[in-house]
Amino acid sequence: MKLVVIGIGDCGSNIAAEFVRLANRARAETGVDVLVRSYAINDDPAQLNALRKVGDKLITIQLPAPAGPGRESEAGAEMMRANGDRCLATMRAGEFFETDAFMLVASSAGCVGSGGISILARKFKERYVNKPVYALIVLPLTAESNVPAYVYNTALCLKSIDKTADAIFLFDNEKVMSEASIKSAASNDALNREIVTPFFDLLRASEKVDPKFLGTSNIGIGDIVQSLNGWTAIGYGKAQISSYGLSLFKRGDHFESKGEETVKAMEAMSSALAHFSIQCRMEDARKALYLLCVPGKNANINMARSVGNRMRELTNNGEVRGGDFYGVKDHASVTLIASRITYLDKVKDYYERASKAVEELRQKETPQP
Ligand SMILES: Nc1nc2c(ncn2[C@@H]2O[C@H](COP(=O)(O)OP(=O)(O)O)[C@@H](O)[C@H]2O)c(=O)[nH]1
Ligand SMILES: [Mg+2]
Repeated sequence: MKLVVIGIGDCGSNIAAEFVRLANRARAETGVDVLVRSYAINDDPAQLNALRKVGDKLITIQLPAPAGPGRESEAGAEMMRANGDRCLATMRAGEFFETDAFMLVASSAGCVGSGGISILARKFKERYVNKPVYALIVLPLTAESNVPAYVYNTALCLKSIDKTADAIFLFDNEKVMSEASIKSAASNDALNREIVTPFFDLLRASEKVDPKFLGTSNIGIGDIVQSLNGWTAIGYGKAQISSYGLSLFKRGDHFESKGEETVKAMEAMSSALAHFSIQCRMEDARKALYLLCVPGKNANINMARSVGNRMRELTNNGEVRGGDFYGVKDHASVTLIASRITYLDKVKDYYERASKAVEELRQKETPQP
């Protein structure tokens, strides 16, 4: 699947740049293009400047500095109302014909991205009616989630993007940070790597790959598009395969290698279930997608089937699609998508806290007698 990624605000722009790195990896490892172009839209020239080092797959679009002092979601929306058409005019629309979907990215807590994303998403929906418009939203850290402006911005951002985008991938920054900090000091770059990595296998496996990578049932772009709707969580899990297991595998020693492969596939699946981008219950997902990646041609058909069956159980017979892919060398990995999620604690919580946050913001604005 080929994306055009559009990051708005600081967080969105950083993630748009990270998608370029992901795409470079996909080209190097699998020989496919999963990114048509990334755009970073922000009002901070220094940040945009710093991002240019990722190369010409990223185009930066500078917004004028905001007119008023307000750094709330509405100010961001206003900025995009005033500049959205100019942003679109800057983009290379000629490349959009080879694009399978647009992915707009922002944090919900800030201003530029939080307010701007839904305004821009609507413009894309109106202009490119037959292409899906997806959103990727990063929710605030726990330490930030008591700041009234962050709560208010998040609620506003979620309410409006829910009405606009075809599907919304939600990432809980706190969860992402705890994952990233296990591996290294959790910088923004580390967080953003955690955020884009789950898309790696999915995007490349759905492209026209070398036949040696093809699994027993391939996942197509149509499968992805049909699986995505409304609130969406993505999870990715990996299990290293021992060199002993791999050598058995190469010898085609079916009986034993099957054993280790299947165990590893299930281990990767458990890890994916434990690492969803936002806390959710599979039974609340009406749609789901899985992708199993294992090395080599000898993997057995039952492995993908087991993952699929487990997904159907977990979703109470939800609409499940999936497939497998052999483009990995030394591990098994499972990518899971839970989509059309009917209930999310986090979303409900932000909606409920929004009115209190408005109250607190007003009190701050009005000087007390
Ligand atoms: N994961 C991640 N979160 C970020 C990044 N930059 C900022 N954030 C988060 O985004 C929120 C602030 O929004 P920001 O993107 O700076 O606002 P904007 O520039 O006005 O759109 C806070 O919750 C930050 O924790 C980033 O590069 N990665
Ligand atoms: Mg900013």
